[in-house]
Amino acid sequence: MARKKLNIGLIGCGFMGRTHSNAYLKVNKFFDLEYQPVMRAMCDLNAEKLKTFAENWGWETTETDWRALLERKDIDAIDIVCPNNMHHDIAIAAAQAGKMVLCEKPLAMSVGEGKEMVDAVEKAGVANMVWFNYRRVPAIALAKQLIDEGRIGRVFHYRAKYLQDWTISTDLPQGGDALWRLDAKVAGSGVTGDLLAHSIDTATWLIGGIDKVSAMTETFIKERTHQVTGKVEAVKIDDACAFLARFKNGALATFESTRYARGRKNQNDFEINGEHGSIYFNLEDAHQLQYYDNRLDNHVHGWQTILVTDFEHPYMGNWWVPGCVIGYEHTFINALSDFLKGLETGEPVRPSLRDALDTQYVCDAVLESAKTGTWKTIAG
Ligand code: SOE
Repeated sequence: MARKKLNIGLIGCGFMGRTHSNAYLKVNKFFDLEYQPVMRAMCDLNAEKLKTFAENWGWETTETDWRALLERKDIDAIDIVCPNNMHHDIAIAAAQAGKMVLCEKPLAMSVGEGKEMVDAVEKAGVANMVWFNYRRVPAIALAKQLIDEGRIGRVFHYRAKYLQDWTISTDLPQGGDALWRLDAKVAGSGVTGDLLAHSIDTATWLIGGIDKVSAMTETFIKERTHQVTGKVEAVKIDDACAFLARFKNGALATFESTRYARGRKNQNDFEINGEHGSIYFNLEDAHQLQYYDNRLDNHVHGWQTILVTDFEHPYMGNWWVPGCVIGYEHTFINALSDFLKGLETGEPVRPSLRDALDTQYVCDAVLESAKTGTWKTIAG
């Protein structure tokens, strides 16, 4: 089949640059789509790293200046995978140049930036998406299906955790390659923007919007050497954050995130308790969804573990045979397939930049609440 070519310019060759490159390579192998991404140009400031990266992944050309990339007529879509403080300028310039905009999470450094980005893509009328990839975990998409089918009924509670342990050492520097997530000037915030943004996106997708939050944050290690300046500098990000939330539908929630949970590498989990049942998911067992159905007869009540690998399960019809699991990298391929399907059907993919702005509002309110010690109603 002759597919429509979609020329991609990807900016940023870090960890996420790899997940996205892999998605561009694989998506048409597994999904039957009208569009075919072409890995036209790869961009990064570091020319040496860029060359190796582009050769390894098969990017046709390279640019070290993102503005030069945006000027190119042979690029249809810009994929922003560089540190958070660059999202705003690139997204706006890309939209103004008429390019589609795909952007890594969190959307921006602040709501103010995010609003300008949303205005730019909406004014330009370009297709856009933020890569909240966990929506594309088949088990999480199945949770969404079960909730939409009314299987757990009215939701009373939502409980989310996102735990890691990679920043506990006092010797770990901040800033520069790989460690920019610890530098507030580049990342905007710590676990709130990096990890809780995922939990908030998932929660609001599953059960609806958040009304108000009350939060606390902590920075356990107050100073770290900065890789770029070589000086010991104050750490301004939140190492840990916990917040209470009331959803607009009346559900009560707790969210917790830290990079100081020894032994927890990427534990992204949630439990939802509803009138007729409950659901539990843990990314460390990503192929499973736990489901409790209270409408069964009393003598067979109990949590069931659904192995989410059947053809009927979200996305799984495009992968292997039942019983064969998929992994982290597939969530990006699934997301890209949804983006391309959106171009084909004209039904815009979600989460759009506007959807991600809703999450940004919650993140900003969480940080403000922690600073002031007060409940904050979500603006927007
Ligand atoms: C941080 O360690 C990180 O890489 C996040 O930035 C990603 O969004 C998350 O999915 C995995 O952890």
